[in-house]
Amino acid sequence: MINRRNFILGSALTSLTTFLGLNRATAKRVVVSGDARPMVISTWNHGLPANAAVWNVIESGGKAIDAVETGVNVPEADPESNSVGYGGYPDRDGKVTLDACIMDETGNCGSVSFLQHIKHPISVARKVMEDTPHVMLSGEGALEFALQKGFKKENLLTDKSRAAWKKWLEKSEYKPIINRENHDTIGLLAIDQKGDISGACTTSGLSWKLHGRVGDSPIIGAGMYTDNEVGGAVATGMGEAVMKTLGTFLIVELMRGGKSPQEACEEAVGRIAAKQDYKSFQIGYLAINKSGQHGAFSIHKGFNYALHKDGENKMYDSSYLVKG
Ligand code: SD4
Repeated sequence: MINRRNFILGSALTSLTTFLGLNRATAKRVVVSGDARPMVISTWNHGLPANAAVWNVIESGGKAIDAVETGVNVPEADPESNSVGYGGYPDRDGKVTLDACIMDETGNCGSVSFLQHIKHPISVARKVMEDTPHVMLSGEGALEFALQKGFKKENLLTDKSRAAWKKWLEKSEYKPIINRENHDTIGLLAIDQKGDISGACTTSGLSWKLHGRVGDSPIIGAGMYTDNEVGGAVATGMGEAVMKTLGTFLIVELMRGGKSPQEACEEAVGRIAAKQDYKSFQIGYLAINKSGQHGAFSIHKGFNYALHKDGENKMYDSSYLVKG
């Protein structure tokens, strides 16, 4: 029997959930169905070879989760990519510290932050996801875990990145660089032949950062987020701004509510612009939805991305907020 107290409580909850937009209709998952043909999208110029590696896995019937790991392993191992893995610029103490996260089609995820000496942090993040009950390992603990799992301890500071650090030390001036030679964090999203979505994000973070600083890239929902029934999003740029707005979670939720990937990326940049001194830093977002549409938006000109779709792997320029 419904007594008066329960009835009043029930009505109050109904009004609250309606007010918050959490009524049954919107709480139900929106499945953006359609022709979920395989595709890959990733940030910056180093996305092109990463996408090609992803495609090899997907074409041969591989799973998106294997493909995204294989893909971002490419810039992680490339000493010329000075913002990811081996050859990444160090912090102000000359230490290369890495952040990465990965998420599969079931919503499982793993991440490492402030990890040193391991060339492939994304592969350690995957082990965290698969071999532990946790989501994130950090610092010394993450390194110990990696070594136990058979990863090799390596020096990630190349002659080139050491020279860049020495040069920076001359002035020790810390200011955000809007677009770093067109390659920065790699964030990558893929849809496999089954239509499943996975994502990966890996970086050496902002160069010359304080020792111990962790950015958005290993934070699930900040640097990267996927939901197999809706889509996925990745972020690059000033991590603090992304963390303050949980940008990629926001984008996926906006898509769940019916926005296109492009509209969702634009709104997520808008949230940053509304409250932060956005003109002094860059943010770039990429998103895909379950039906294979994509979107890209950044604060400033200069953000580009690699898209592998319909048999072509090509670079595109993102649209942006600050004109002129
Ligand atoms: C960070 N978002 O550590 C990363 C770095 C990056 O463009 O993407 N820079 O904040």
